[in-house]
Amino acid sequence: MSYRIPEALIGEENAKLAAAQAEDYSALGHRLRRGGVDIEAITAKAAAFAIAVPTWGVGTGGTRFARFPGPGEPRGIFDKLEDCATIHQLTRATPACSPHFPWDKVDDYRELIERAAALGVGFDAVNSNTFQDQSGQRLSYKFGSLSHSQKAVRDLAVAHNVECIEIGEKLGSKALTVWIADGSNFPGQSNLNRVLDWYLESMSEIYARLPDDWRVFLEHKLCEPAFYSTVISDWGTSLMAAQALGPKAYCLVDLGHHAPNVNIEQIVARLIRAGRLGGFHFNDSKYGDDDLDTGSIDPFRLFRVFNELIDASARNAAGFDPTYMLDQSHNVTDPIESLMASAMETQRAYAQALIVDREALAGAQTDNDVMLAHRILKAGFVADVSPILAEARLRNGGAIDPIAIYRASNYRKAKAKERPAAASSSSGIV
Ligand code: RM4
Ligand code: MN
Ligand code: MN
Repeated sequence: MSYRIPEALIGEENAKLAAAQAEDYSALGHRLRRGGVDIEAITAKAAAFAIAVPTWGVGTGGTRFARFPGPGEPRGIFDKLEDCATIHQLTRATPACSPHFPWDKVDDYRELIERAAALGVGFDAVNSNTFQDQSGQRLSYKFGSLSHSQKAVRDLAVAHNVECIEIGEKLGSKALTVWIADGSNFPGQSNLNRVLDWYLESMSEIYARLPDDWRVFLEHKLCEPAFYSTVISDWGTSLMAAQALGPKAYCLVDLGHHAPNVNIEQIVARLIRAGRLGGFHFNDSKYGDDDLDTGSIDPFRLFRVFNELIDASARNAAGFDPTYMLDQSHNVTDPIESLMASAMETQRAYAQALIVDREALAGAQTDNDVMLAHRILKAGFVADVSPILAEARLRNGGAIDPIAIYRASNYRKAKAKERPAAASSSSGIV
């Protein structure tokens, strides 16, 4: 039997912090009430908040220089599920994990579903991978996949995405996320227009295979690994493609996939307006697709994104139903700690955005009272909603302080014994 954090330990550790938590929660409740905010309403929403964990995130990541594996790394999808379940056990904010194929391929998906159910986690969007060749692959993706100049390679990439849908159907997923690495490194290498035609042709074949209640998420990325041009480079191209494909196609915003300094929250607002915001890959960055922990560099930006989301849900924007997922690479921390912290940071931005007085904000905007409008918005960001998040976890059976309990449990040590280091591991983004 593999090690799981005992519920009794969570109870004991929570008991040590319970009095301080009750005090902080009550003090915050009084403070918020003065501003006309009912803390219970915010706590209920925070408790219902869910964000998916990427299966590839629980392994140690790497850069193009090196990867430094940590102890007790998951050796395959069954181990990854355990780690994802532990993140959910303590944070109560990550009920589903998002698998990546072929990395997470197994022979028996019934076994996978049963294991996940026993661990108390489900499956979110499935992700296809045509950005690397699999061993023994007949044709190469070196010069592209869905937009490759040769039809045989495009067909192979289409077939892989269809297979992902079929696996996802078995797992109970309702969406396919497609990110392609296709692009060029040299001016003249490819025809910037023709590659988009080929992409759309391939994507429409995949789209035709989507079950009725599924969505497909198109993920754009400015650069990397292609450094001169990328086929789905930005939200404009992504939106054009989604609109060309049909109503089940949506745009996915990965926070790290934009030019430096770009106004991501405005992109989010535009996509909502077009009714095509499918969801997010949350992470943080300073330079590019750094895949750093969500909220570790620019929590204000994260808050501003959530401000747009709350604005949209407050006015019941048509077609607004985004899914949330983390997409990060953990090179120097324990991935479980990073993912727990990141899930909580996302939930924090959500709760902060809920606190903003939207009526007052609209009034200040109408009056062109710039300073007041800014201060109303900022009041949400500067509010310390930690007691709300802790209360939401506590009421859901989680940990007041997930990282402290994780450390007290020696989970990693136990896994290091159970999972002897493999010579080569497919974990992480290498
Ligand atoms: C990409 C992109 C995709 C992810 C891969 C591993 O940069 O963010 O979502 O699947 O990395
Ligand atoms: Mn991503
Ligand atoms: Mn990325």
